[in-house]
Amino acid sequence: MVTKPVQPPVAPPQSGGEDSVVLERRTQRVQPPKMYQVVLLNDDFTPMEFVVMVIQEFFNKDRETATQIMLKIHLQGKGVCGVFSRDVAATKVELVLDAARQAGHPLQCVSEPVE
Ligand code: TYC
Repeated sequence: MVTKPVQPPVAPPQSGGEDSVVLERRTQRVQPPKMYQVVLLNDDFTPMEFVVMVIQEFFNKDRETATQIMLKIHLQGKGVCGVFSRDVAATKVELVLDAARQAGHPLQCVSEPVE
């Protein structure tokens, strides 16, 4: 009986030659988008009822929550009405300022990045 000679295992192609490329493994983490809070500021002239209406209408709060936020602003000087992406926050600010201007109230509204 003729037996085939056992072949040595074929070595895998080795890297590290002149034209080899080293790929670095890096963990890429996607950062969550920066968020912006829309803040109403207190003043001495805008009627409380108007502020409650604005918070209900533009920030989708029920009357009780809107009243609590308004009172916080009245007592502490400012209060957060909601947190949004940058574009949505900027739009909310514009809508609130437009509504206040149209009604003749000096209500101020700003957006600021959340820490
Ligand atoms: N301070 C106002 C008043 O006494 C009420 C008020 C509340 C105004 C909140 C603005 O963002 C505001 N009529």
